[in-house]
Amino acid sequence: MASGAPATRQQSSKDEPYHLIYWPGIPGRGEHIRLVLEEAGAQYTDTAFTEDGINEVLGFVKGKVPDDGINSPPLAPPILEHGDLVISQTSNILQYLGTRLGLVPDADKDPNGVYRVNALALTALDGLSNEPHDCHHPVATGLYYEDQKEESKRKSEDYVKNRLPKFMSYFERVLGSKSSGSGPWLYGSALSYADLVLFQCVDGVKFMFPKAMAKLEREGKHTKVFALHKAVAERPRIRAYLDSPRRQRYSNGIYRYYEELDIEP
Ligand SMILES: N[C@@H](CCC(=O)N[C@@H](CS)C(=O)NCC(=O)O)C(=O)O
Repeated sequence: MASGAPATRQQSSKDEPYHLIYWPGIPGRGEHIRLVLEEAGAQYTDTAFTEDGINEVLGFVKGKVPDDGINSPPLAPPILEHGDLVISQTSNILQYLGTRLGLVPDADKDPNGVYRVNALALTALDGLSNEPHDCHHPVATGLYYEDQKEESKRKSEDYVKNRLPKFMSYFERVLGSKSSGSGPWLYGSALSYADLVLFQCVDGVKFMFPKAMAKLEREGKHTKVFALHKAVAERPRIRAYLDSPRRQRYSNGIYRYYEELDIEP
């Protein structure tokens, strides 16, 4: 262990409930974490629904917490607290949860499967979450959409014409590959957190660019991707979650609907 690092680091307890720290009022990147917890039937709390949740988020964002001598301060939510562990970065949290909650390949049979699943999740987040975000904030994250409308239109035109079909075709190819196996899932014939990520990404992009997604669906070249979206939505725990008040509406987060950006490619 490097000098200066804390001498003891306790393991987070298996029985400890999970606590998600994320901006109340938007599904955002927090939604990927919620879907994993919901699919697994895990016990969790969520600042979206706790009293004073926003101030808890702000405590982290302003760097006041955690100051515990163990955990590094996170830059931005989503943040997961589990026992004495505090971690950030969506895909990092997903890998942690996926491993604990049975949403990665069995490590005894396929020790490298977790990295393949993670690559799929990261690719979906790149092209179907981060890029859509940049469609309404192409110049600066800190500026209002209204201050970058012209650039947003240009970015969105390119996105629906070139980038969206590229990522959709990539996932169609993955789903048709031998590594996908049987069934609707991306890897190894079994549901993994990458499937939940792709579900949420497709769902969000459908909300943000309904014309472009309807065209892709009509063309019939991405049937496996749309089938995965449906298969995830039909899973009993996910269905119950989607129908519950815990599923927040898209609003001012990553996936936003602006009529002028709803371009038919
Ligand atoms: N790569 C990070 C991005 C985190 C991020 O950008 N979080 C947003 C909310 S979804 C935020 O609050 N950002 C504040 C900032 O970047 O200043 C992840 O995947 O978790």
